[in-house]
Amino acid sequence: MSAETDYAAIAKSDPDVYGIICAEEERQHDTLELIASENHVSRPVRQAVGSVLTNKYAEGYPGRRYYGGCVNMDAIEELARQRAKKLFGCDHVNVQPHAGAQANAAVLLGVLQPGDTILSLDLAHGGHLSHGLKVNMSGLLYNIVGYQVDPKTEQIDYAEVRRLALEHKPKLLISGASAYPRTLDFSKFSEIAEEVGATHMADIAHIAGLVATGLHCSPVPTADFVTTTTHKTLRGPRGGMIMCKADWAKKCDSRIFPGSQGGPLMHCIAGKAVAFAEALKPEFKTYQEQILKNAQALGEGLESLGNRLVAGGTDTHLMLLDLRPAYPDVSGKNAELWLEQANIITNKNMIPFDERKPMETSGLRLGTPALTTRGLKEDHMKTVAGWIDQVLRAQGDEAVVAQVRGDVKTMCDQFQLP
Ligand code: DSN
Repeated sequence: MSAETDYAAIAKSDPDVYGIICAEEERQHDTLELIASENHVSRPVRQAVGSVLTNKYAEGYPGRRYYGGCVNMDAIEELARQRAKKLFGCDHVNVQPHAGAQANAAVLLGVLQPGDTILSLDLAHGGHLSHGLKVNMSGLLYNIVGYQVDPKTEQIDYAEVRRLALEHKPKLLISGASAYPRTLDFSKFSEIAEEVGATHMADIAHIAGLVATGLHCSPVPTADFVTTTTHKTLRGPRGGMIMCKADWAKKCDSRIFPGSQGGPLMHCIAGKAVAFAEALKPEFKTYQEQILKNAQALGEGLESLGNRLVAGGTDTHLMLLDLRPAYPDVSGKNAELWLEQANIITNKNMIPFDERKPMETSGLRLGTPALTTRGLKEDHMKTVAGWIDQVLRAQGDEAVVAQVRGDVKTMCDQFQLP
C-alpha cells in the first residue's frame, strides 16, 4: 500500500479535507522553509504515522497495559525505546510524550512541588514557554527566575547563571532554548546544578539531531533529565521524548502516564521508531553536517550584505537576524509577511533586549534543517540570503516580491520534497 493509495481513498470520500492536504503539499513544494523548528519527514515516517496504529489504546507501558490486544503496541514501543537508547546513549527513555511541552511538564511534575523555584532562560532571550512563561503551567505553578544573555556578547554568561543559582537556590535548573544560536555548555549547567543541589533538565528539542550525531555536545552523561521533540533537526514525526538517569526512570514514566497523559499516540511512536532508525544511519550524520555548513553559508551571506546576526553568528542550525542595522524601519512582523509573499517562510522572533513587542519584534529567526533535507547546499544559501535582503531592502515592494517569488519557484522545482 502506498501513500498515494491512501490519498485515493480520502480524495473520494472527503474532497474538502483532501483539497486542503493537496494545497498544503503544493505550498510546501513551492516555498523555501526556513523556520528553524520545522522539517520534511521521510515517506516511511509519514506512512508509520498514517498507519492503523492510530486505532489502538495502549495506556500503560510495554508488558503492563490497561487494555487487551497490545502485543504489537508493546513491540513498537520497545523498538522505539531501544533505538532511542542506542541513538543517545541514555539509561532510560520514555517515548510517549505527545510533544515537547508535555515532556517538560512531566519532568516538572516529577521533580517539583507547587511554589518551588525554577531557574531557566528568559523567553525573550531565547528560552521556551514551557520553561516558565507566566501563562504556561510552568509559570502558573512554580516560582520562575530567569537568566538572560550577556548584553555585550548576547551569549549565556555561566558566571551569571551560577550567581543566580547561588542566590535563588532553584530546585530545578533548565538548560536549552528555542532561539539561541550558540553552543550550550551542558556540563557547566550540570556543575552549577550540582553545586546548589538542583536537578538539571536539558531541553535539546532544537539540536537533538546535532546531539545524536556528536555535532553538539550531549547533556545525556551529566543532566538528570534530557527532553526533546522528535520533529525538528531529528526529522521525525511531531512528538516528544524524555531521557533520564536510571534513578529517575519510575518517576519519569509515572508523571507521563498516568500523571499527565492518557493513551499514548502509538502511530506517532511508530513514526519515532522509524525516524530513530534513520538517524542511526551514517548518512544522517552527513545530513546534520550539511545543516551546519548551510547555516554558516546563510549567515555569512547575510552578513556580507550588511546584516547583523545576534551573538555574532551561529554554531548550530539556526540564527537570529537583528533587523535594525540593515533595515531600521522593518519589524520582524513585516519581514515575515513580505518574505512569505515571496515564498520564503520564516518567523519573527524577539532578540535579546528587544524594544519591540513580541507580536512585532526586531528579529527574524532562520534555520537550515528543512532546506538541507530538500538538498540545498552552501551556494544556494548565498542565493537565498540575497533574496531575503532584496525583499527586506525593498520593504515588500510588489515588483521585487514578485520577481523573488518567481526565482524561488524555479529553485523549488529543482528540489523535490521527500
Ligand atoms: N515552537 C517551537 C519553535 O519554533 O522553536 C518550540 O516549541
